[in-house]
This record gives sequence, structure tokens and C-alpha cells, in this order.
Amino acid sequence: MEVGLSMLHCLGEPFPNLCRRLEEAEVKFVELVDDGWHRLNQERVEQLDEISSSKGLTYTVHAPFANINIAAPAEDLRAFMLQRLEKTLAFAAALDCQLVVFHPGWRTGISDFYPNLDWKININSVHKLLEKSRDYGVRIAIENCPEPYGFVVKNVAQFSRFFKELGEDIGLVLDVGHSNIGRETDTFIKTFGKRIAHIHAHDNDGKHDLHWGVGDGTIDWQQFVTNIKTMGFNEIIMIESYSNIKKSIETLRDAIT
Ligand SMILES: [Mn+2]
Repeated sequence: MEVGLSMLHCLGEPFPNLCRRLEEAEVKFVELVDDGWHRLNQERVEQLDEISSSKGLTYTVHAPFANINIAAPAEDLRAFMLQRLEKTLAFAAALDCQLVVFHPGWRTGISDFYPNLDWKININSVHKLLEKSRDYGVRIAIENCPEPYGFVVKNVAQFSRFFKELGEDIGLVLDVGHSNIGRETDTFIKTFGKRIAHIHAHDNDGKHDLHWGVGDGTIDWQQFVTNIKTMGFNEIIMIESYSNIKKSIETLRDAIT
């Protein structure tokens, strides 16, 4: 088990700042966010590749999520969004990424007129993404997103149904901050066990998705680490806090040793 750092906390800073932060990073595993000011392109991929070679970094990539809805009912728009995600897969392959994280689709203003349609489209899109990910030789995994947002798949019951109906092997990104809001962290671990391919770590008050520093909220991190160790988790815990980054790294490193 290793502690990594998502660069989401500095998404409000221009790309050169991201590069400087990577040069100074105190972790070996880094999650890049292919969105906003850190959106990837060929030139940036080359730059990031140089940094990872000289610093010995290993990247994962968070797929874009602003305005991306893989369950979008309009076929042309959805095709465009899937093409955009395919670009992320290509960049991730070029960066020798271990994993690409993406979000489930979400309900729209017309969902009530077409019961179950978002659900079906979401599954279809995941099949397509899995096929593409195999073409690029990149692993993908889907994240549990929090209440009160309109994601099609959020809680343990929905993910159980989703994995069953998908019928293909795909990893789960367990976002502990998100599962803390529904008080479902333990159930996620017990239910999905080895399917958990990656973890996002940040804290909150148990009610809102605040992305606080690790140890600043209501999550019992020592208990959490014990639970995932018991389950045999041996992948990356990626810190996805917006603040107290240094302390979050220390707290999590202490917890896993
Ligand atoms: Mn997350």
C-alpha cells in the first residue's frame, strides 16, 4: 500500500505551477486531473513524462468530469463526450499510467420521462470505455460519487446492481470521503473487497463533500486502514484533499505503517 497525491488541490493554478509542484512532490504516486487548467495535450504529456522520468513518479489520471456525462441521453453529445474520454485514455497510455479514474453518468432534466434509460446508457458507455481501454492498454476504474448529486450509481446497492448487470470486470475507486457521507465505507469494503482498485482519501463532516485534509473530519483513518488491510488492499491511497496536504500525507503514512 502506498500513499499518493492527487493534484486536484492545485487545479486553480496554471499548468506551469502544477509542473513545479510535481518537481517538489514528496510522494512517488501522483494523480493528474485531465480537466480545467490542467487539461492534457501532447506537449504537456511530453513535459509530464520528463518530470516523471527524472523524479521517478508514477502517474494515474483522473478523467475530465466537468460537463462530462456518460449517461447523456442525446446520442451525438454522448458520442462527443466518449471521444473526449478516449483522448484521456490515449494520454494516459503515453504517460505509462497505472489507472484512469472516471465518474458514472448522471440524471438529467428529462430523466423522469424515460425511467431506467440513464441506467442503461451508463452501462453501455462503460462497456465502450472498457473496450477502448483495452485498445490503449490502460486500466480504468469507476468512482463512487456522493449525495446529493444526481449520479446514476452512488451507493452500495446501486454498485452491486451495476457490476452484476455490466457483467465485465472493472475496478472500483473507493472514495472514502464520498462513502463517509452515506456512512457506507465499511459496507463498500465488505461488499466489494478485491474489486477496489484504487482509493481516494479526503475527510469531511459526514454530511457534505468538503474534501478536507485527512484527519480533519469524522473519518477514523486508523480503523479504515485496518479494514482495507484485512481485505488485502495493496494499491494506492490517493489523497484528494483540497487543503492541509502536507499533514494529510503524514497522517496517512503514519496510519499505514
Ligand atoms: Mn474522488
